[in-house]
Amino acid sequence: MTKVSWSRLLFFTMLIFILALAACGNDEASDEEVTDEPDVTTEEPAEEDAETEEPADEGAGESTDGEPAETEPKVTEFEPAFPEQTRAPAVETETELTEEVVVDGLGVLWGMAEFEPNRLLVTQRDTAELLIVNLNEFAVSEPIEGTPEVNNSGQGGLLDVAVAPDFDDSRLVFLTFSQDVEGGTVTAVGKGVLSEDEASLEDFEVIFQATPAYEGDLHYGGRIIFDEDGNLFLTTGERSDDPIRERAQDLDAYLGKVIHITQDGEPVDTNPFIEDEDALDGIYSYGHRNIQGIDFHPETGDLWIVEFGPQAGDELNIVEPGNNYGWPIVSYGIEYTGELINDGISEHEAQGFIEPRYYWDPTSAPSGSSFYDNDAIPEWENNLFIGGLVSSYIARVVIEGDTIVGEERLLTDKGERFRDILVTEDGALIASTDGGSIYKITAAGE
Ligand SMILES: [Ca+2]
Repeated sequence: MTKVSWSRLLFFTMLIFILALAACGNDEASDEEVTDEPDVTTEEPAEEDAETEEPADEGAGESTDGEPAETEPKVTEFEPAFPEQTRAPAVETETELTEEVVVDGLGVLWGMAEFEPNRLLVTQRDTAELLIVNLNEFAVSEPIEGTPEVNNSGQGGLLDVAVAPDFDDSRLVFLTFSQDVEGGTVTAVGKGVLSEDEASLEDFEVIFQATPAYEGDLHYGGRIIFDEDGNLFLTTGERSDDPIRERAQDLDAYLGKVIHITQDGEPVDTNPFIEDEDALDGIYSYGHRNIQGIDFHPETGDLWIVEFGPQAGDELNIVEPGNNYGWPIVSYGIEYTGELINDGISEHEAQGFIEPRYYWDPTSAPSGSSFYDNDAIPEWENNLFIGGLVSSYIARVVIEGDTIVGEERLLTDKGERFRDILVTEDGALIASTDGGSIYKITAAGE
């Protein structure tokens, strides 16, 4: 053989190899999307599969010329209600960033709260451990005693953590978790006092249960956040299965809702259905599927939630009191079996529901979220950061008013399922993962 034909042979051999790799990666990715959502406890396959997606994700981040951040084909036939509702143009952070792994190997780190500067309370979902992570010393504490019994099967376990706005005085810590009760399990909220030596949570008591109970281990929702009056917003899920999921539309069930309660678990007296005798007083909004992220926009004060969709159709919504967000009557996604949901109606507004401000197709499997309310990285101010599970990236979403104008995907090369996001007082972006790591992202040189 001549030199030329050797190089041609080499070229075609490599081409076949690359094509085979690409085909393999696609298969695994779609398997993952089918299998992941009903049971996110299958960590290892998901992480392995996520690594095969690296090349595509890296390519996506470099385009800033109006091309969307999403480069994969859609899985549905649906059209958005308005052009900015999906596939926002790719944007790219110009600030040089430093990424550090603060801790690793800790299991599914579901929730985080900064209770002192650079010190986080962190929940471990499956072991139900509450830990203290020191972001400066890269250290983790022994588990804090006094945390509640949880049901940790499926997507259940110890979920979110938040500290009271007056924590410095009250030392009150709020936890959400899946709780065994008569008739099944519920999403529960409880509170306890962190002891001065930080070794235990004292006088822990359950203040709220998102009834009715259901025999299942999926879609607990479980995010909590305080509003400026010191009351709590709690998100729930609709428990996934058909027909229980239809309870998302019912005002006599706390499933598939945003719930607004006091620190004692009582309905806030300005809630929209207080006067409605047939409705539960704690309900703030309804028609949700499985809300995994919640935060207030730092400038507008709008309450943005991240809603885990079916196959595709993950949503960003602005929550307003009394509104109905349409699940499971309308969706921009389809069943994981490929079947249409309710004959395939995607338009929300035309059916009398609230349109999502944004949705992902294919699925992004969005989890915990946080606005960047700091000037340490000025170009990130008021952007929303969302952890991605199946997608194994952190989405950075640029918002103007109530419109999404750009999207970037960060940490695409880690092969991690990003579970929760937090912005510290110092302006570090913190991300926890199902692999048990905590990443700290800062401007280089800080
Ligand atoms: Ca919806």
